[in-house]
Amino acid sequence: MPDAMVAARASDAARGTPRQVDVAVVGAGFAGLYLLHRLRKAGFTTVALEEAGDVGGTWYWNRYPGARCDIQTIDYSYTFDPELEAAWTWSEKYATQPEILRYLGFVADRYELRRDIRFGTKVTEASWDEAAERWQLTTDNGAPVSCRHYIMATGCLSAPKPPEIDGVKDFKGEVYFTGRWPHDGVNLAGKRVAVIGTGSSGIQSIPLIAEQAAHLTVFQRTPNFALPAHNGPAPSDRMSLLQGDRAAYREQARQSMAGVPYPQQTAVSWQLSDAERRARFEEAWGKGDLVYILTQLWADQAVDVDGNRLICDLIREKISAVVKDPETAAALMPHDHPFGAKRPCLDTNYYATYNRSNVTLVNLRQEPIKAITAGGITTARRSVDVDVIVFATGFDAMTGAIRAVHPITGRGGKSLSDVWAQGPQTYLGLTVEGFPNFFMITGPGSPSVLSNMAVSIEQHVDWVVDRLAALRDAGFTTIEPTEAAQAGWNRHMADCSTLTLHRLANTWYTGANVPGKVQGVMPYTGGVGPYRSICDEVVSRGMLGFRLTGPNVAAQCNDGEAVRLQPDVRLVLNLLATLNLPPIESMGALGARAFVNEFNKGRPAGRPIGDVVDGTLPGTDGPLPYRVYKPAAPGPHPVVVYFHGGGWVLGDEQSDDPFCRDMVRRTGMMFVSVGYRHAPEHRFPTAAEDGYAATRWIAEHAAELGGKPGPVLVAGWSAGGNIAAVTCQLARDRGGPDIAGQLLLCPVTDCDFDRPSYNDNATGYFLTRSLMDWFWDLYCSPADRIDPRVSPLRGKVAGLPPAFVVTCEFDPLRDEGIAYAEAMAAAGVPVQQLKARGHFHSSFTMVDVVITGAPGRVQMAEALRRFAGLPPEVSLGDEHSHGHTSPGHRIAAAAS
Ligand code: NA7
Repeated sequence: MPDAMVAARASDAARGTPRQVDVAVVGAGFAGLYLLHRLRKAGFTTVALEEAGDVGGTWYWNRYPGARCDIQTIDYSYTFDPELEAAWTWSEKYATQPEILRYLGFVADRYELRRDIRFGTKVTEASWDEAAERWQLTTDNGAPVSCRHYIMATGCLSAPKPPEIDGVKDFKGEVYFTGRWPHDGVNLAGKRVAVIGTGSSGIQSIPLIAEQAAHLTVFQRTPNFALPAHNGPAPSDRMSLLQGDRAAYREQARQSMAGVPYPQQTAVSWQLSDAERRARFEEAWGKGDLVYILTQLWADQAVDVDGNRLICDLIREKISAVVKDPETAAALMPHDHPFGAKRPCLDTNYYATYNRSNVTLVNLRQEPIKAITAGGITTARRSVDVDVIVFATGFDAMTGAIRAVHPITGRGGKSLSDVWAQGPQTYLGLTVEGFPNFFMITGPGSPSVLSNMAVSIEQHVDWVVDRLAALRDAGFTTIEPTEAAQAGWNRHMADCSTLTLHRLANTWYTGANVPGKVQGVMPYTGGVGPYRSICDEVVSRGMLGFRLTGPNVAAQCNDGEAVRLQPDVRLVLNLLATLNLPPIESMGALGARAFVNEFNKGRPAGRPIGDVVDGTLPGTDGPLPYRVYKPAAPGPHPVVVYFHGGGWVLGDEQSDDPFCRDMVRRTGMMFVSVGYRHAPEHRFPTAAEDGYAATRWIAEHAAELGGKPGPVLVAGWSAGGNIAAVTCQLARDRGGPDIAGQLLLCPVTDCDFDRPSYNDNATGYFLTRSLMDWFWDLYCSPADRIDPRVSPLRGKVAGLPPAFVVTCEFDPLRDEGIAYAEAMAAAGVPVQQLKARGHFHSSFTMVDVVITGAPGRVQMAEALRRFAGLPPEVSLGDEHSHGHTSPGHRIAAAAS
């Protein structure tokens, strides 16, 4: 609607008498428009309240020179109507703001949406009327609104930040904000212009402003990573994928991590040569596609600081190749955040602009702004006279626009601002406890800004409207999340935030750009596809975590947490479920071994360490194979004797390779993994006796193996944890060797299957009760099962070496591990436990797959170093760490 018509519409409104609708929507951007369309089709009466004079949301306001989307426009489009898709063709790979605004106007016209939009109308207050079960909204223009449901479709980047610099009011020249750019443009020709801010808005506008201005001075606080957009026609490869099978393309986007159909990368950086990495990087650089470069180089690029740093180095090389003045080039190179942790930008001639003689860069890290004066900007080192100041200083992101409606008062008079005083609390990023019938589209706690917004908006709108229709049909009039569900979601959000590097940067994702704002990663970092499946699961599990009420129906509340597993464990288990594998115990021992070998070939190989040496040692009945894993730093190092997992039936001295390598890197100690003999060929007590004999031999030959003579340590996972525990008891009873400590990771400690964890986690978590039954049957006769050499919990536990016992919440073996730890502690053994929430039996050995397992391995490594009398920190000397602590150390430290 043209601006001129707004006033007429507003004056028509019956002031004072609330307009009654089923649903009120705030905002008429991408989200608000689709909401109106869907709500109307679902038979709801609606009104949208929009502050601007027309549709468009962020694209209505952000009219600065160079404003474009930076997700390819074929992906940044509505997909709900194939006819709409057919009716609109984008002219460029990255459409300009005017074209996107035309598109949104076209959509509004096509579905006649403007008739339900009140433009020029800001919601000033919203309060929940408990008796009427309705929201009452007041506005700054026209009648108030009374609605059953209230939906904020206010966008994530729509509340511009105030300038925060003293003296703006004193400035006598022109002042503009990129986020509120004048509709009729700004003539900058021949003027001295200052741009403050080098985020996307600054980086897009600076090259064009430089072309017009007499002189441009850019005030940069934090340099950003920017990549060339290579704008032009939509790339033919993407177009043919889309046109080849539009429905499949769109569906792949919905299931992807970022909302754009790209596959998950599997190659890790350390498996690629320098030349291969460069080739991948150059290809990505040439494509000019943010999502591609953010996801397609190597699997560890977004989850590991070392994998990420390789990209940062390559981008910095590019900057120095373009920018001629070395000091300016250095100032433009980001060093304070991982690539992707802060929103990277797409540019057209950004870096080259600094080669122009009419452009100056001021590095605010070296010379902060002191004040804005009548004539310009004064820093700690200089005064710059300007005619125009452009603030490209960004937004109070994610929560700003929601909190701008103040107060939003929920049940019991609680205000949303108070409830969010310590940061946003939501269930699914969609709803808030205490605020019935209140929804946010792409709110904090949902993928939103870490995704293609178009895909996330459609998912949220569809979910909300489908739910509202279902509630109405079932006779419910209110919906509200429970406290437990919201607390669970916040926990899940925190778990997800260890998956990526976003927490390692001060950005608007974390609230760090707004002085005084509570900090924490606000968007959901677990990915678009996983998020969608969680929302769907909430529905299929009976609106899990929501309380529903209605006048003529019994209230319904299926309370609970949407996700109790760690996010990556959930993905692994879902993937395994889709593979529909036959039970391992149905394969026979040989078949199961072949299967495990094959399965292991698909996992990321462990990281490089100093050296890996295979050999054999004399066992009781002949040679036993072993594999030595050595740190890169010169030895001799303390020796850890390691026993692999596999239920006494599967695996060998190499089968826990990634785990052993990882632990060697983290501990700086030498691991000797023992190839003990297996059932059914060698039944009880062979594995236990082999373990003990091997430990004895290794302790006696530590120096020969390259290790440090003296006490050894033992460690093991699962059945290997069982052997490690038994070895400690045997060593105590048989006069050595000296063992300085034991690391028991999800150990088998007893033959009793009656503990709750065996029932709670009997199926669905990979290690099943039935598989454990099979392992026990192959290894041990019923009569032997109470022997402490297989059920160490039944043996004497006093006088054992200090222990670190790790158990996982979703593991059948959880409770026997805890029982063993408690028994040892009660007997006076120094014991530390790690009860890993949300993890399953294989979490810690799936290195570089279950990323959330890394902090647990940090703790294990610290325990082993403590047992060995070493200081907590390890200093590595291998080619990947460049002498620093390992990535896991740093990530875990940052995470904690
Ligand atoms: P951004 O990305 O938040 O960028 C704002 C820029 O302004 C950034 O460089 C800030 O530095 C800088 N800034 C903010 N406040 C100040 C003050 N007080 N002094 C100096 N410099 C300041 O906003 P954009 O509008 O560019 O982009 C927003 C999103 O829109 C973008 O990410 C895309 O998703 C689309 P800082 O980095 O905080 O040190």
